[in-house]
Amino acid sequence: MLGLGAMGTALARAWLAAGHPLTVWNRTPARAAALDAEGVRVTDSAAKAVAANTLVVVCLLDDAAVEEVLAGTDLTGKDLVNLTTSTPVQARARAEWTRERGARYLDGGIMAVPPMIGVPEAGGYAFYSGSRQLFERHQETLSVPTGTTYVGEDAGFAALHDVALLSAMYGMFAGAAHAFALIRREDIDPTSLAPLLADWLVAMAPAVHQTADQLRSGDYTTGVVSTLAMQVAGMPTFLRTAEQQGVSPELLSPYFALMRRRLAEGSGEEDLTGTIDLLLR
Ligand code: FVH
Repeated sequence: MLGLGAMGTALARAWLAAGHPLTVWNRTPARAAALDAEGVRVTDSAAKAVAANTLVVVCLLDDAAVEEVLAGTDLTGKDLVNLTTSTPVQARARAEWTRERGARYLDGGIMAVPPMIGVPEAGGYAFYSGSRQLFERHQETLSVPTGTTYVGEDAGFAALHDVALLSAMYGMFAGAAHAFALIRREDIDPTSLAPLLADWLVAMAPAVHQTADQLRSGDYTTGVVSTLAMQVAGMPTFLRTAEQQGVSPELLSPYFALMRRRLAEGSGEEDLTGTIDLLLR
């Protein structure tokens, strides 16, 4: 295991707790000290850690760190699992780079934060893509720290799924930030809004299934409950409320602009699915 940041340490501890023999390396040796005391074998170079086992897991800050750390190692015959967050293009290039060095490659994107690692009931998991054979060979080991979801032979797909889900998460956080800002200067306890907000977001989340069905069929009017025309007509209420509450509309405005553009194309009987096509450049 190369990399003992917050995530790498959590992964290492989960494998250690499950009785897996583990050799670790970290650029800053102090971060390995606690694991050393817990019985993990600590090496003073990445090359020695790589030499210790066939399965090599890396969890570093970014792809540049992966390049730097693996440069001085012999990967011949190794099974490299890269849990570093990357772009799909970086993941595909890393898969090719690994093949050129005589190793097999599996890319991973972790959908969990460190406290969720080693806690199955927390619901975390990691996307994997690349060599299916490699995934199947190590699935049992990879399932120890968190769940596993294999998304295809294309090495870039784990990263793509990872970034897609995290991007949706930022949209959700942006919406919640606007909601909290609206009540911020009122005599409303944010802790009373929070459960209402969470329940509402959960209630609305299944709408993504209809979006997916519409995208697949190409008919964006199927099953529409709240038309785009109705929603655009309601926009002034949202913008006026923001203004009255002294809140910048900067988080809402970009999405509203897409909705208006789609309506101007004559798509008033759709719901929001058409905005996706406007995003494609
Ligand atoms: N923590 C989280 O919430 C997220 C959850 C989802 C997945 N991410 C990704 O996991 C990767 C590692 O994240 P992390 O939380 O472990 O990050 P840090 O605690 O900042 O540790 C970074 C490790 O990377 C090492 N490192 C950085 N640059 C280099 C380099 N040039 N050469 C060698 N090692 C490098 C760093 O070493 P050090 O600073 O201790 O010496 C840490 O081991 C990441 O892709 C997340 O996006 C986590």
